[in-house]
Amino acid sequence: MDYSRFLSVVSAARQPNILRYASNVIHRKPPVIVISGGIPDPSYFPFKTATFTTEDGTTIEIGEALMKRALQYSDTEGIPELLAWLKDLQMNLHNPPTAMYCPDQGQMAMCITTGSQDGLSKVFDMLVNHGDNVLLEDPSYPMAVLSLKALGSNIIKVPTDQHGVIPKALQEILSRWRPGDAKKLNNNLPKFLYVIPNGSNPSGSTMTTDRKKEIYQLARYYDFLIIEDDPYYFFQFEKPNAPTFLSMDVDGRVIRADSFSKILSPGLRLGFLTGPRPLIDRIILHSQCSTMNVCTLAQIATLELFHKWGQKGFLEHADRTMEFYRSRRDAMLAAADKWLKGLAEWYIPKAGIFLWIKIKGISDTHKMLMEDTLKKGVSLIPGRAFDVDSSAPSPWVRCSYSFASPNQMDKAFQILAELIKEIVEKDQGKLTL
Ligand code: 09M
Repeated sequence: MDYSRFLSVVSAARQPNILRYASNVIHRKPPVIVISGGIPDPSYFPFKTATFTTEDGTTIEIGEALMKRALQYSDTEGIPELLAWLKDLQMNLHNPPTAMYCPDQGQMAMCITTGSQDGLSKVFDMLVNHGDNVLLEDPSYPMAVLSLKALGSNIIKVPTDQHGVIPKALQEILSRWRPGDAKKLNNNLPKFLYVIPNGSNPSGSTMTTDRKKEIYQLARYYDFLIIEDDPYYFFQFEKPNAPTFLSMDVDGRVIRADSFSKILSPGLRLGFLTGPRPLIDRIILHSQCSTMNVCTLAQIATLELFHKWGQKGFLEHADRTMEFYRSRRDAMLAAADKWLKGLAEWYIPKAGIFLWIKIKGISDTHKMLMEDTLKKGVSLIPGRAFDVDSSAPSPWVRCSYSFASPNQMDKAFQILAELIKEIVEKDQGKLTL
């Protein structure tokens, strides 16, 4: 693949930062005398040791030597042992065809990011010039929409249903172009499709394997990249987990964003990108000039946890967590059935943490949710927040079953139902006047 046409002007201009080399040499074996880097002496770091206790009472000790490392600058792409652990995980879960390729062929590479959001915003920055066309699921995650708007891209909305992007609709959009256009100047072919394949945010949709295959073929035919943002991968309620775009990526055109926020905890701010070497290298150059490295303490603590767990233990933890969210989903569905039947429509999410509800008889949920339900003590997000045009009326509501207890969900939907009835009755009253 020739990646040059995908790079933004900003990304193409990024140069390596020689100072990062100085912090990368401090752990070299045999050791070298480092008088090259602006690196602090760890003997004056205030924290000396730490002990973390896990849910089963096991303790993870960070002794003095490891603590010095945990509090020091570290490699921009992530500490090597954690990267190696994550690479094993990706190989086991996705077995990407690109793992066997040469670097310039788009060989699979990885870097750790400060949550997946940091990775995604750097991916967008790497790819988007003002005026570039990009493809986005409609509705989509507001952070993606806002970042892409701020970069001046022209967002083309791709229709979705409960199974994610509709390939026929995508094909229709793409039929404006011809295969081979990518090689022509000013073709303005969309550079990428951004998708949340499992338990999409906000719609809770999960893409079927057949659709993924069709979409990957379209990406090959027209030559665009696929950004697979998959923070809810481990929360698939139907087993086995579906094959990912990364697992189908014979060309090196998929950039996958993973997140530990939902499966470990968001405060650790740990995510990771997997994609073709030439593109991951541009992200690392960006990080050299921004975050420099992802919090070393968070990486060391997580690595120690992974060493205790092993990959098997991690996957068991992921399954236990998934089961918890499945029961929360079922509790929310029960509350919806009890209170919202006849007032709203929804489908059963097969993954993730979101239930996407369409209210009947209300053309825009914005005022109701931002003022009325909030006054009654319930917080919900109106559908417009997930539209490229955030002022467009939307009858949708995003509900999350990740945080509230089943009793709270029941109460929330009772309040929502009462408000819907009030508003609809008032509107009908106005019509009959
Ligand atoms: N709401 C997310 N989504 C969210 C949300 C959030 C505070 C976060 C998709 O933690 P990271 O950086 O790994 O996750 C970012 C991310 C990326 N992609 C599809 C996501 O859903 C996190 C945080 C308050 C509200 C929040 O509502 O949806």
